[in-house]
Amino acid sequence: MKIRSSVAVSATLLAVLVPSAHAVEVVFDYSYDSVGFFTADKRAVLNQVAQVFSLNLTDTLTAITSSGGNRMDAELYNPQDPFGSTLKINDFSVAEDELRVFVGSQTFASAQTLGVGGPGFASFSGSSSFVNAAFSRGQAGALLSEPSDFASWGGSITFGRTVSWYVDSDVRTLESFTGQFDFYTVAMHEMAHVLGFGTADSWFTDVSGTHTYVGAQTTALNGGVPVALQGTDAHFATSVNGLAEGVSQQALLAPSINPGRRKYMTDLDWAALDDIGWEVASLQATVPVPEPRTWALMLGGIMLIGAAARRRA
Ligand SMILES: [Ca+2]
Ligand SMILES: [Ca+2]
Ligand SMILES: [Zn+2]
Repeated sequence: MKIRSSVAVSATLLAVLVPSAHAVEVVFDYSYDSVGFFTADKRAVLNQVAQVFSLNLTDTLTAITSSGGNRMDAELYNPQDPFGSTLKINDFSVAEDELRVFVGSQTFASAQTLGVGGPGFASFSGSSSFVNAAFSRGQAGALLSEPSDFASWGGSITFGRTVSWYVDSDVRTLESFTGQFDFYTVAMHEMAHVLGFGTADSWFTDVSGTHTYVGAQTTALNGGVPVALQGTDAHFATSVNGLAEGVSQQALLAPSINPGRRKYMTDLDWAALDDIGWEVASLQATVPVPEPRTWALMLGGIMLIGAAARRRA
């Protein structure tokens, strides 16, 4: 009993101690989860996913505040039915640097589908300065006729409801999970789509006519050779390998994943986000790395709990 309660309290501390020095903040929103798919263990994995992107993307994103005549009506694929009609949220606002990602689940028509994800879109009204800022989140390249940058208010992700998921409490350690699909891998993959991989206008700026990706950073990392894309141009081809912490691995943004397999963002996956317009701090980010400050506070919290438990005993 004691162990269980300390774990619960330290998990709460972790959630409170969100690093503040980093620009982008990925916020998962569970308000469409009417079936309780996102249990505490799944949310813990998504917190780790949010941390990887929030630590590694250092863009400053303009707040969008719907007020008076300046309005943004957010539109998104329904997190509970992404192939059905889209949803609209009138007078939507997001804070500076916030990317709001609505998550849901569905029993997909194809049992082979694990997840679906993409950026949100919107309709805007008001002053031209509001509309431009809200559309681009202050990323000037997003307003060019051939866009070189991208940022939405966020987006949506749907996970297969009946998939046999492996849900890892600590993604910094890798266990064996034969026959299950790794929730972390799929969530990371879908987040890259939310961030524009295979979906943003600035992605398609760098797609050439022959299913190749010619983004400058990605091509440079690939020995100066454009990178092969899968037929629909939304993924790298299955033959594309990058480096994840120095280890060769199939790109995370390949179109599929085998059961029992964890994949990380490789340098090529991060380079593509860079070419889409994101400020990428490291091409080698794979799992969340807590700051020394965060660890110190956590230890303080755990010691506090230990003292309280002793007193009770
Ligand atoms: Ca683990
Ligand atoms: Ca940017
Ligand atoms: Zn995909």
